[in-house]
Amino acid sequence: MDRRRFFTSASLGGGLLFHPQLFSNFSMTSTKIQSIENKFPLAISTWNNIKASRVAGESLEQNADALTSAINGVAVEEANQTNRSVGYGGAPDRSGKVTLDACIMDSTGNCGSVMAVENVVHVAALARDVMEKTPHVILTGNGARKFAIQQGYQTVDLLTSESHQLWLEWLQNEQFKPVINAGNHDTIGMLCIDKSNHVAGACTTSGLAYKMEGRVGDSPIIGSGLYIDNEIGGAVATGLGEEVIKTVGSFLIVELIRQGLSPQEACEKAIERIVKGRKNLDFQVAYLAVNKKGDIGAYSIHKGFTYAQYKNGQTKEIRSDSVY
Ligand code: SD4
Repeated sequence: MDRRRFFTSASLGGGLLFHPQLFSNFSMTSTKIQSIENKFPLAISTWNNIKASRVAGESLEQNADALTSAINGVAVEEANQTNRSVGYGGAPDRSGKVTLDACIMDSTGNCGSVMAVENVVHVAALARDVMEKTPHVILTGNGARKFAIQQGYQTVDLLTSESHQLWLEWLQNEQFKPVINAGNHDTIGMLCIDKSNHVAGACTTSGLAYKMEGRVGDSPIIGSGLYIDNEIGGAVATGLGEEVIKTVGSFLIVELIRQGLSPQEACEKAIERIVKGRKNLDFQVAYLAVNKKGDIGAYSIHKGFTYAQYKNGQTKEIRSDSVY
């Protein structure tokens, strides 16, 4: 097991697209953050999504609640056309369609989810709208898209020319080999603890590149890709969604923390549940978790998983431990 850690600082940036209310509780004008030696607010996100964690952290510093801040943070990657696993520019399915999955969960235990949505960039914000403005928890496909249009979201072709080109190249061999860790820039799961010590989270993805049409992974499934219990903490998952779903990974981690494990121990147990007795481990799964005190855990099957942490005005990339 390797226990190396490394740190990278980065600065704020990145434009957000297409959702007028995204920053309703958050002013972008003041970026000066006072560094207070405190655990809260805290924002952590999967992979090296430094900008996203910084945006979430600054949102929290300006007194936005944990859910608003998590959604503001992940919106950075949803709009980032170079991230091939999230939002605009995400890799398409085998038929060439980009379909997005997302869910959010707040500190009161409410949640919302959208699955297989086309043409909408900010699907985590859309998942919040499902929670707040409909009697339902989940909307899928065309229904989710129509709801987004009703709510004033702009529609856009999510397939960029780069993603289109890569898909055309993929079609020449048509092999499905989920590659996770590609460029260390994957599905973003974000956990935030605000100044009132409330926990919330968001998870958003374009899913596995060249998935079957109609396939949905763990990311929009409450309990699998994300779970929050405001008395305990929260967890998010990234990696091969099929394996996360089978073990209801994020819920498992929060329940293990409830039973007294640290977030690190809980993430390790959840990974152990996947790898135990398995011969073929040519896939990646990684978890990130936090408890109410702000202790963080991260663990993956293979090395390469990192997370981005915002705390005390600083954003760092931190390498997770792994089984291999
Ligand atoms: C999925 N869990 O759709 C997502 C993919 C992912 O980093 O996390 N990629 O299975």
